[in-house]
Amino acid sequence: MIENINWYPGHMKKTREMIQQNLKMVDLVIEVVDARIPVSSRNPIIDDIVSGKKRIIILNKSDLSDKKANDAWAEHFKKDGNLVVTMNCMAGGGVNQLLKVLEKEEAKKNEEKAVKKPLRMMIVGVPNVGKSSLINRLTGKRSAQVGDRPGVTRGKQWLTLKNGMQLLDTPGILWPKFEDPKTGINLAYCGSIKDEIMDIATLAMELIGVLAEEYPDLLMERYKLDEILEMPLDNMEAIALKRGFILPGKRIDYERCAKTVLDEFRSGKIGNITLERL
Ligand SMILES: Nc1nc2c(ncn2[C@@H]2O[C@H](COP(=O)(O)OP(=O)(O)O)[C@@H](O)[C@H]2O)c(=O)[nH]1
Ligand SMILES: [Mg+2]
Repeated sequence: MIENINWYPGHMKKTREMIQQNLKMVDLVIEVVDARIPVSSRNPIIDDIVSGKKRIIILNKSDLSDKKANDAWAEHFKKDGNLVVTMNCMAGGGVNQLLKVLEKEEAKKNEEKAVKKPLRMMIVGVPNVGKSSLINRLTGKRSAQVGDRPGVTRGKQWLTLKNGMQLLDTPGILWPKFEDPKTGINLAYCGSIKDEIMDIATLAMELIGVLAEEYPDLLMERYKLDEILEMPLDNMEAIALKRGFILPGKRIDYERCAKTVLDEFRSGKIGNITLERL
């Protein structure tokens, strides 16, 4: 579900302070990003906010993204010193791999300690990347809740995983990069911005333009196109004709075509696609 948050400077400042407060209580931060748009689905000042903590970047929704691009992005983020795990939090893909990484981190934390302590962590990310899905994957639906602990702000809850590790129950919800118009469009393609605020015919036409450029074979295959035409609008009309999206008076039903293409992109029916490449 899409969280509708009106971000204004005061709200950003509060969020940032809250996350920084929570950071003091955790060993590591799990940052969730959408593998289809690994730039647009990240907060612009995340490095600044999380600085000094070990971070695991989750390339989520990998069931929808391009496998080769996942690997390239994973390498890229590792270069910055992050751990990276590719996941599909909807179906549970990558959970075991993540748990293994977490266990290693826990072992490191407890090295040469007389008393072993559980790893403590929090999840952060912009809306709709799959933070809640990840929490549910890690804890199971009926996760045990640990009550307040000394030194923990009242009201904060720790979820205990099966392996004893502790996860803050509320993720840090960050804002996306508003300044870059490409970010908004990429988030809209992926369904992270309400369609009502966009002209969906234009949005879909632009997406068709990107796909015609980057994934022509997938686009042709899905919509049985004979060729890729130069203008995105021409490709959109070809798709509408193939699918029979015609209104009375033989007019093209752009709206229906747009909804269909956006739906089919978002659900992965067109194929595994990454919109932002290195
Ligand atoms: N296809 C796919 N969908 C996912 C995945 N993870 C989450 N979703 C979907 O993405 C939407 C947002 O997920 P949610 O966990 O609420 O994101 P949050 O806003 O970051 O908490 C929901 O419709 C989820 O079902 C994934 O790995 N693959
Ligand atoms: Mg959520």
